[in-house]
Amino acid sequence: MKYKENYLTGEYLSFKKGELQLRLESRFIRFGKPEDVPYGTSYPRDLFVILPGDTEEVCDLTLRHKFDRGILGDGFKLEVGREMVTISASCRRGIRYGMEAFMEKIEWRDEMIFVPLGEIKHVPSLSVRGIVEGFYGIPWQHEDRLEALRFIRDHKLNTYMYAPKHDTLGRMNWREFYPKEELALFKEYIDFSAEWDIDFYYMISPGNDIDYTKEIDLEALFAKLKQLVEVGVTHFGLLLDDIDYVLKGAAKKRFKSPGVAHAYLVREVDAFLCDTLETYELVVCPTEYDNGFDSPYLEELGAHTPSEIPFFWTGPETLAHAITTTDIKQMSEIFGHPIIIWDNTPVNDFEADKKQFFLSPYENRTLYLAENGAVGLVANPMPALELSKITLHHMSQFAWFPGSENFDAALSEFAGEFLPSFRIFTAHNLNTRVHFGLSLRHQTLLREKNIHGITSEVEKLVLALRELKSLPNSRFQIETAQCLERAERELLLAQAIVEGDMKKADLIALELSEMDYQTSSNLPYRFYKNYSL
Ligand code: LTM
Repeated sequence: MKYKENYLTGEYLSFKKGELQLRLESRFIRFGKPEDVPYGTSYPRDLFVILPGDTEEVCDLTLRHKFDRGILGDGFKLEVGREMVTISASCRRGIRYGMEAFMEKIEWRDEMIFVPLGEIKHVPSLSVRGIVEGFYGIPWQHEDRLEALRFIRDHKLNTYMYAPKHDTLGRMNWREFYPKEELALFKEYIDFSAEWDIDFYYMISPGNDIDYTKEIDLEALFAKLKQLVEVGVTHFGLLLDDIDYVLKGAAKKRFKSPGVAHAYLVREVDAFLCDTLETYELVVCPTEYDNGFDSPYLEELGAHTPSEIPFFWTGPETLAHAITTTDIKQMSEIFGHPIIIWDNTPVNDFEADKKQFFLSPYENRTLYLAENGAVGLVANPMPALELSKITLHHMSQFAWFPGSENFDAALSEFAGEFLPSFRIFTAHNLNTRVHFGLSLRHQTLLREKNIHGITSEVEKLVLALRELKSLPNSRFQIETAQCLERAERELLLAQAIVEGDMKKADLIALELSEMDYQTSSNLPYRFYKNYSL
């Protein structure tokens, strides 16, 4: 049961900045120390001082952390009174979110800080919220992954899933062990995740060539998982997506159908994890992960696996334009398992999408996922992590409390004072899978065959991209290195069309079609293709 209630009285306590002293009273962890108080990194640390419970100093307020088993998931209750700030939760993450909510509400001006009185209660909608690095193509580098983990920490997400399709040791050569240098990188992710209460999932995809009847293959699978267990992984995924699941030979003889064979594998992996770890999580991606209908495979897989194991579902298409209430309700009944939505947005790894960036809001998903059997939502990003943050940020707000998202907040956080230019840039890079790919304004310009309007639109894009060259974000600069050049050429094409110089237009259009990056608006080119030939 999700809720998000804010009841502030409007009255503030005021203190001199840095002089507010809070005495920690931990009823959450015995002997809890001020340095263990978890709160995000997005807030200044010098607003107040937290002192230990046995301090002899006179404190302004008591900061009480309290365990409340009745608060579900990562939820929290924050109560700010004249003498006591109480944060109640049933897990450490909840305490941190409560602290963050407290920080978020404090205001400061000049040398003063103002602490609002009142009460805030949140329980997030979905208990699993995060990113699945599951795209085809060059996997993220180590630094990218650390950056993704920081992003998760800072946006009330709690899950990172390691599933790059082109990590050969996770998929094609799944039997081989990771070399120790790579294991050391995993260890770094695990340590960071442990520090910030992020659930780090390692996903393995043995389905291309595993022989379900061979003990030796199962042993190889367990040995591989054990390698990850040894560096601290406790959350796993068994991915059976994008494989040929037709059984052959001994497997066909023994299991008869892929649903039964896959269920057997799931049970074996589950039993292995249960024997190996005190606590663990397992999530499964069926081969039929994007159905909008029932099938013998799903019936068998669902029926022969422990019903508490969550299954991934991408929505009724691999790149779902929409996930409606009816869709989720129906598939939840069919699966008979909790669902984690593997949302293939903003991923752009389809051949037709690779040249584009998808910078759209997170949209077209029912607000009632949780009410209809979903327990989680993880989004599959683009290889361009920095640009993926736009949709991911918006998605993180949705996963916390659907319907309360604010796209401007995502854009402003990213672009700061460059917001107006950034808004222009995003309007030319809409997600063509979830969205039509053209804003109403752009559709109208094309429909009206308004080449002058199109020219001025691309002029604005060029100016915006010139300004964005000063955005102090090196990842953004690297990822968008080709965007300005593209826009400038689009502008040249528009101008050539206006001048009626079709020879020049032909040449530029050819150059545009050969570029590695393409705006999804692509206005002058669309105009040229449709109206000038
Ligand atoms: O969606 C799933 C479960 N699997 C793959 C992803 O790895 C891939 O990134 C997306 C988009 O191409 N499609 C898939 O089928």
